[in-house]
Amino acid sequence: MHDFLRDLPKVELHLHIEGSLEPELMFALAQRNGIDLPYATVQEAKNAYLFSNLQEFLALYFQGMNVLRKEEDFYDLAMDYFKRARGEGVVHIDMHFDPQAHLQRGVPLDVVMSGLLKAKQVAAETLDLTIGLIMAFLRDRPAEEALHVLEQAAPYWKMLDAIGLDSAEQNNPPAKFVDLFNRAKQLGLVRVAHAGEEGPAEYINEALDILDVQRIDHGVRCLESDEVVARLRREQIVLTVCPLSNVSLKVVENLRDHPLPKLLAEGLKVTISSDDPAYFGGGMLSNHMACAEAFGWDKSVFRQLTFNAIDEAFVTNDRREELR
Ligand code: ES4
Ligand code: ZN
Repeated sequence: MHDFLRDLPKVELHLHIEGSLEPELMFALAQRNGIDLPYATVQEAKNAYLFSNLQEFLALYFQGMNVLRKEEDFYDLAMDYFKRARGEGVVHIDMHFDPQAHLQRGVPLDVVMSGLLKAKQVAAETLDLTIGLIMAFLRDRPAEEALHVLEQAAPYWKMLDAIGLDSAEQNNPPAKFVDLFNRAKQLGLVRVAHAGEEGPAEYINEALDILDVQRIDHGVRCLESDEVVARLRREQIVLTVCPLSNVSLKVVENLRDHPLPKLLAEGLKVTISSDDPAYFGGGMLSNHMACAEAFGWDKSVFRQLTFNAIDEAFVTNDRREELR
């Protein structure tokens, strides 16, 4: 099963590039930029990656990305993950990035964009790996700030595949961002949002109704509402489920309790992604292997999940045909 899952050409729809920052690269970039880290060693950093909820993770996630200062840091960050992912059989990644988290630290948008766009280009040319770009907005920051950043990103609108909504979900309902998402729609940008990870099933409905998203990131708590499940099935909305993330952040106690089999049994359009692979115990291959072990799925299940992801990925039609 390991070799099958490694060789299966996989498509990852839910990946925060800042969450792919391995401690080894964090140390290298800290040294390059003359930044002090709160950890003495790589092992000490890894030992700190134990979380009881999303909020505890986010604190270390924002702290870790503090080493990203220059265009080449963003390039190195992305290439480091792209190479690793390609080695695990990943052929396309829809990648979230968090501009506000960098602007807040005084890192200009042009620095972030040029580093990531360069990496996207080199991935296509040298790795046969295609990349979709999702500009994500932090839902625990003011809605006005998000709108301002979207306007500031005007030179890059045509290079974006979608906008997204991430960070602390509880008490930051989708409706808070109605103006942002309306503006994105007006600009012809596709929209996605995290919903139903730590927040209630109702937030999934809200993201679909008020933000008009085409995809739900996580969405696992949909099972708390028969009505939401029925809708997701009827409209065949893709859920980008991140099994090891959900275990790490205690959305579920352990993988055997994960609702993935239930979501599939309900006829939902499920996909598997890694979310923040440097923090949650591994990338696409680890997530697939963990599911094989926990649920005893056979090859056909993994093929179906991959078809679902190919259907939804932000790729050209030619590329989609190539991936099928
Ligand atoms: C995230 Cl796991 C998760 N949830 C919400 N926002 C995020 N940003 C990075 N990882
Ligand atoms: Zn996420």
